[in-house]
Amino acid sequence: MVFMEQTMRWFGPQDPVSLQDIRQAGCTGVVTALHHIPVGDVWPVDEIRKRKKTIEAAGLTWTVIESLPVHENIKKHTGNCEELIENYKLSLRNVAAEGLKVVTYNFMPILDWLRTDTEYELDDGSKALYFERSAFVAFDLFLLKRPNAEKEYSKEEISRASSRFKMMTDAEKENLYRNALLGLPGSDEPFTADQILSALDTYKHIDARRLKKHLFHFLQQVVPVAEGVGVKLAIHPDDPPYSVLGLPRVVSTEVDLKEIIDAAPSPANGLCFCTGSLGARPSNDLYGMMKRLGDHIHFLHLRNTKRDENGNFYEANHLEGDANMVQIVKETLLLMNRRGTAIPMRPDHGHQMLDDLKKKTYPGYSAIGRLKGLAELRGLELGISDSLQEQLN
Ligand code: CS2
Ligand code: MN
Repeated sequence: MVFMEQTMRWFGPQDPVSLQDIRQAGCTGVVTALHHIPVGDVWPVDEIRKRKKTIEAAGLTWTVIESLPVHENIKKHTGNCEELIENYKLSLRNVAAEGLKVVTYNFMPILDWLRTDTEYELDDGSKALYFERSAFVAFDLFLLKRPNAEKEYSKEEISRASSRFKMMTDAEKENLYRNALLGLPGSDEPFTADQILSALDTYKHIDARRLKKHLFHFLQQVVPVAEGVGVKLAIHPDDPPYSVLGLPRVVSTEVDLKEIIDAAPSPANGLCFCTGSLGARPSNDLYGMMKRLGDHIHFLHLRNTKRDENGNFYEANHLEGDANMVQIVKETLLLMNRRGTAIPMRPDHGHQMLDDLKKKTYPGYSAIGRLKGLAELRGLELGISDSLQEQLN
């Protein structure tokens, strides 16, 4: 029986969660990136080797790169785009030379994931990440004051957002502002409103169709190189999986994923199947997507969200929420055993809880909540594997 390879994300030597913590959580693998290399630069072999050695010295394996980020000029297909694509190819060759096999990236313009509250208190006192639609619309209209933003929302949405805004204290407004401009995972530098507004302006003429073309161009260049050096690319879906702040997002649905795969057919052109990101869109049939696109899944982020009818969602316990984690883990086992390969998995985010409530960690990446998620997923997998045994023999 083939099992998932258990991993956790590590933000590097300055991460308050240590490699030993990750090992004690039961992981064999680590997911990390060279966050200190500026986006667009080539990852040098010696830096990759150094990081790999640090991880191996702790008794772990560097299983997945997350992320090898794609420069904005590639997403916009502008300026030194072709040179940046050549750099990306070289980074792929370099990581392959050091024995790395899976590379995650995303194609979300400017931002990565977006939430309105990173300390949403659940009724047991633990804290989760939360996306509240009205607060987000209020941020866009009344704090960021994005030009013409009101054209993208319905009258009802605008009126809900303005009542919500009127109810907020100054501290709440400040918090919302900070959370929405948080910056990229693993970064301590929030965006400023001016930075975001001028970055948004550079996407004025780029709609979803065009952004998709840019993604396909990128893939047609890099996928053959990845295939040649034995690296699997795994694109991370948009989070949340729809347009935000007027920006196009093109990695949100099953149709998107299928088109991405078809744009550069190769086993190296694959997916990071993030159930939390994809699951925030009610029409995404996670289980069906796994069945239909499973051969291209090279990395799994297992996480759950709980949505409501107003477009709000919070990150639920890993086995609760709207996604049926039992079905997902079962399908993963069938998939891996059919393919005869283990797929690396990490519990994507966890609640801030117990001792971690006193600590400062990267939002979503405190140790204990992820440990809990991982332990539950591991138990679930073992239980299901037992009942599948006969079917698979
Ligand atoms: C991650 C993503 O922190 C997270 O939620 O799942 O931000 C992911 O690392 C990137 O989008 C992948 O490029
Ligand atoms: Mn994810």
